[in-house]
Amino acid sequence: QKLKLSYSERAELPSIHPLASKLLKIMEEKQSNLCVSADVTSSEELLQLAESLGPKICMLKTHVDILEDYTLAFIQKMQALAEKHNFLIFEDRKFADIGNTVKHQYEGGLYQISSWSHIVNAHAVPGPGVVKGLSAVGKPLARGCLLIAQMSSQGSLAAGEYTKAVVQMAEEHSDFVIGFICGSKLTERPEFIHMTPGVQMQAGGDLLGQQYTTPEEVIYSKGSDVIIVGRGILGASDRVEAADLYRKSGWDAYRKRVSQ
Ligand code: 5BU
Repeated sequence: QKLKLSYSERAELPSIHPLASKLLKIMEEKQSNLCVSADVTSSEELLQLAESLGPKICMLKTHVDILEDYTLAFIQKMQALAEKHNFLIFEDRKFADIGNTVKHQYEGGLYQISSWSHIVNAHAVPGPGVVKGLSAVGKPLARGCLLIAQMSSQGSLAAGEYTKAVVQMAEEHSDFVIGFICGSKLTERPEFIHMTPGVQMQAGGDLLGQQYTTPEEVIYSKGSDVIIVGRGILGASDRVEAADLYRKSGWDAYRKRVSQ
């Protein structure tokens, strides 16, 4: 059964995107399906997180527009840490405009996201032009994109027929779209990576509509591939210890899934 393919088996599939393949290999090698959401506002703290949590994660997710002190020197240090600890960088930019505009937003401006972020994400609301615009910039750089098929927040409109249409858009652009942000596995095609935010050790939520599910539920029951964890780790007194707990929990759930 396809749900039971291992990450490393999927990395070798003939039609896998090279970046998806790289991610799956990192996951297997580091025994980690943990993406840390490094939602801090100081670049120094972000670099500290990348240095200390780097060995535990397959990916580090950023929101560079919340940094108070973004510089290109900072981003060069981030890239060096991603190399050193072998993780991918995912800028959670959620592009959502016409193709021509997202091209500029991805490549230029203050942040020059395409020059350093391996992976970005986009809403499918504008239609396929958003993917085509991003792809025009990202494909030559061997980057990849995740489409937001579902959101973790309460009352999300990304559901039902919308989610199905997003999956179809991804399938039609699989030379650049490597997977989804979603709550559960959406397609039988094992080439696509499913990544799920809204993860904590205890189910629940925050005061602004975020909803949490556990690593076990996300990876084992829902069949997703990667857990995205922010405050579950950032809010812990020992972040390294917390990251390792999430890594173990996500990895155990994956082992249970593939060994059945
Ligand atoms: P948290 O602290 O684990 O709740 O952070 C979750 C992160 O994932 C945060 O950076 C959000 O912007 C991001 N996120 C999300 O929570 N839900 C979604 O559907 C998407 C992104 Br898309």
